Amino acid sequence: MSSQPSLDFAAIRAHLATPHPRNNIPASITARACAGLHVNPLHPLGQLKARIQAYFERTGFSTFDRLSPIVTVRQNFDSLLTPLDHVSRRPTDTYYLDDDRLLRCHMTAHQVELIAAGHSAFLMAGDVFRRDEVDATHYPIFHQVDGVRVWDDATLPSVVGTTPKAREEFALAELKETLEGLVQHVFGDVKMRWVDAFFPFTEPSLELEIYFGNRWLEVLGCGVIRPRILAEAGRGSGSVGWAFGLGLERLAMVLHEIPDIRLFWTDEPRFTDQFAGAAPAGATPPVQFRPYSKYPGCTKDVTFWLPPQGLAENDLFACVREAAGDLVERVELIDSFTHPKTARESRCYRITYRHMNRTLVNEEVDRIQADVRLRISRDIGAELR
Ligand code: FA5
Ligand code: MG
Repeated sequence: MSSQPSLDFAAIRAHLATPHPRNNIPASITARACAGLHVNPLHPLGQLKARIQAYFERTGFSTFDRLSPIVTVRQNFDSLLTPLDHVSRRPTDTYYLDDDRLLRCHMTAHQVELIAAGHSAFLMAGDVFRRDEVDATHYPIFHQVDGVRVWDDATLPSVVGTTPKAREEFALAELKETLEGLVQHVFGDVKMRWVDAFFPFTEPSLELEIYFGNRWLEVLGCGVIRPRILAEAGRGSGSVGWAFGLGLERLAMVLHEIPDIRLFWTDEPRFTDQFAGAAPAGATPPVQFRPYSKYPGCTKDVTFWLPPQGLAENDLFACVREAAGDLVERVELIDSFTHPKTARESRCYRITYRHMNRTLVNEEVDRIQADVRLRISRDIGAELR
């Protein structure tokens, strides 16, 4: 049930591909934007999102899951009080279309406009985009579900005092109770703990970690919405609210023991068939993913002198992703040294290639590695060794 307008994929993709000096969106991202994994009931991300939605909708939340991923600098950063010099604003970290528009790097980008439109209890789900490292838990597109709850004088329980402190404490307690209930709803009995955190748009801010597979894992960030944000969204001075944001892939990997984030993008039936039969709002207990055989990987090293202006590692990772697509599993720095006379820095990165569904052939890896080297020298200006 949805009154949301559906997304115009063709128009969005055309916008993403429009040339502009600041456009740093590669074809691989344009091709996968708006893939809709989180609204597909046969996909583990769609199933997990439905499970989260079911938990919140019984207390009257509505869901926005078809918001365009193209947002303004104001939506993604300014409206959320992100400092002007914050790293996340840089083109090394974020995909820009032009001076003013970018691919959202978190679902929080839609928070202020939806509060301003009068919504007080809602979820926002969708794909988010970040230039980032390359390994089993990082992918340049992933999915988030954000939630927001706002009260004002008319909706706050009367036992909560009128002081800002009392209202903040009420919101914080309600937030923790709600999210502990969510984790219980998704995972059943699991150990969890709250950790202090920082976000420009919430105060106090917290992260929730759960104990799973012998370690503590961060699953979401949250906090009490800063009063200035509510004021700018047109809410009265007595209002108070909370917000959270969680990563669907990270939760799904834990829930189903899915070992590699690339699997969410495969159409290999040995992956998809394991989830296609699950109940609409997620099976109880969750599907236990049975990994199919891991095909042999292959590593190649690349060594180069850094260009005079230095290197943003995300630019290197982008070169590898563009040349290798989903055949790259991991890129790691294995060695670096500075030449004693010239003071130039040399780095060696190890690239692990592996196909999820078959064995790689030598010649195809050699071809990709040659393309990686070409891009490093052409796009980064590094001198290959
Ligand atoms: C945020 O994105 C904040 N917008 C969350 C938030 C919302 C805080 C509202 C307060 C109020 P962060 O960058 O930590 O925060 O990401 C939130 C979650 O997304 C993480 O807990 C994690 O589950 C997931 N996540 C973050 N980066 C990645 C990544 N590269 N790959 C997969 N999941 C990720
Ligand atoms: Mg974090």
